[in-house]
Amino acid sequence: VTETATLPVQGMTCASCVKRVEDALREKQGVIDVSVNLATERVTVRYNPEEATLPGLKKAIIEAGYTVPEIK
Ligand code: 9UX
Repeated sequence: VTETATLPVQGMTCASCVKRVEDALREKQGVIDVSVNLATERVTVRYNPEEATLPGLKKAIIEAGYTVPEIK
């Protein structure tokens, strides 16, 4: 089973930012695929929900130095 989540991420302005966010997420256990869209400031993550959680993914992005706005 995999889940796909698309998260808004603020603060990415260049290709290095994109790579930082991608690397931070790919390090997480259970993350299968990451794709960052710089233009829309969104990150799509495919993951195994038994190994990774949405709060854990958000935390990884925040620890990499970026902002995840609260999703209402
Ligand atoms: Mo360069 Mo992207 O400092 O933050 S890595 S703009």
